[in-house]
Amino acid sequence: LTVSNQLRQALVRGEFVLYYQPQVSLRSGAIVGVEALMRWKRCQHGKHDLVSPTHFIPILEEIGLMAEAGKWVLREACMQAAAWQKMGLAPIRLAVNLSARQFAGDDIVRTVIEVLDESGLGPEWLELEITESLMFDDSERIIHAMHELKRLGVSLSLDDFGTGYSSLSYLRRFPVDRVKIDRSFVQDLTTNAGGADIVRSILALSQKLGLAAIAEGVETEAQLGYLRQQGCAEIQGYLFSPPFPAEEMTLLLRSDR
Ligand code: G
Ligand code: G
Ligand code: MN
Ligand code: NA
Repeated sequence: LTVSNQLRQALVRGEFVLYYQPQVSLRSGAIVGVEALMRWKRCQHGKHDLVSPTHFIPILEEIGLMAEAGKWVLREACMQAAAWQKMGLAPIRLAVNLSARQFAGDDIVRTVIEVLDESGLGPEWLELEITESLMFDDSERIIHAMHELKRLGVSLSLDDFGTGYSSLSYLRRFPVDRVKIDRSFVQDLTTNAGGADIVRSILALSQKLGLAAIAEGVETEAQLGYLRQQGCAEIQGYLFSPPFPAEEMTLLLRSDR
């Protein structure tokens, strides 16, 4: 069986799963959000393994299945976030990654409306993560879709911030609410003087532009200390928690406050 055929089957058989990684406020120490991260629970020769999206998302895009898989991700994640609220847990933000192809398709706005409606999740709890690479081809159309999503009450964040081209001009042209400082800069924070300068600059810039910021890939106390000192509001990373399946995440949320 080719990988593309395995992936077609995976979608039908329900072999995709979502993991959730906490996003933590440095002021309160509380979990204020989770990012949904896709995994493929592949069954091969009677054994299960967990495949990273870096391996299968490009293939899903190539074979034209990413729109369908992406809709599944959005629905599954919104249902879960709504379920957490129904359990009485304090409401938190849900961040969902959108690939460039998904965003370029003309029904992303309709898909979001449908999924919010189906799940009953309030739009103010949904944040869509996009990357700069998405903005290349048809930026007018993409900006239009972004404004429509914002009109729904959904928020937008710019993932892997700082790794693309023209980051600064994008920040002015695109209606994003938050930047996610790429983990490569966080990793350089304490090992490389330039890394610290970049993070400080991104934080200063986001403050000037009135954008929220979150640092990704925080793994050490030293990185945390630096980010705190520089006024970074939120972090995500292995230091606080790796991504967990929904059931484990439920336990973590229950014990959080
Ligand atoms: O979780 P992990 O570090 O393995 O994710 C690897 C990459 O896959 C990251 O860039 C992440 O943004 C991306 N990714 C994870 N889940 C999704 C998803 O549901 N949709 C899209 N488009 N990208 C995802
Ligand atoms: O590109 P995006 O930011 O969506 O990717 C998130 C990915 O980063 C997830 O696949 C997640 O597994 C991974 N990740 C989360 N926290 C850490 C961390 O502290 N260190 C590293 N190296 N990766 C992380
Ligand atoms: Mn992301
Ligand atoms: Na990222």
